[in-house]
Amino acid sequence: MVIEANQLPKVAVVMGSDSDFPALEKGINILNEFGVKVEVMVCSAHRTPELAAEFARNAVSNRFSVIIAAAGKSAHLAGVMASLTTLPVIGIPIKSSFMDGLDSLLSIVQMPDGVPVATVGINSSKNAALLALQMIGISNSDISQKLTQYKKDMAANVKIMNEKLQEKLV
Ligand code: RP5
Repeated sequence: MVIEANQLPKVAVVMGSDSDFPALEKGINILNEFGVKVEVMVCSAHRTPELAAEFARNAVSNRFSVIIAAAGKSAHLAGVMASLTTLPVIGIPIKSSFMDGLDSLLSIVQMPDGVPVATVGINSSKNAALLALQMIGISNSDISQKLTQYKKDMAANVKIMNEKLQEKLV
């Protein structure tokens, strides 16, 4: 069966600044490898609040399944997204220059009751992507099967790592 491009699950990756992009590339690559559609955009909660709000308000009608929102410093983008949509929002705290990303982490993770943001580790775009895929995989068997294979490959790699380490230790 051929799946039309407009039927593929769609993930949004929004970031507060283009300076966040290098930290997000790994995650974007994973999403692409799994064959979901990815839309990437700079959209700041502070510098372009109207754009951020419009994006979040229209995310359901624009057929997104999950929003991944990355920001650094006083990182409000994920929270703003979550306040304006019923879609799951995954926040990525970006490592900032003064507090190594702890400021971003706390800004994203400490959401008030009623407005959850699933927060991953600092700069952990790979985990954000995998979590988004796991959410999609609940109702998409193709993605769920690919995730099963991903875990098998990961386990096989760890086995190889261990074998190599054991060789070095003898
Ligand atoms: C945040 O401020 C961005 O997400 C970025 O992590 C940080 C710094 O932005 P730039 O000054 O590099 O544009 O809004």
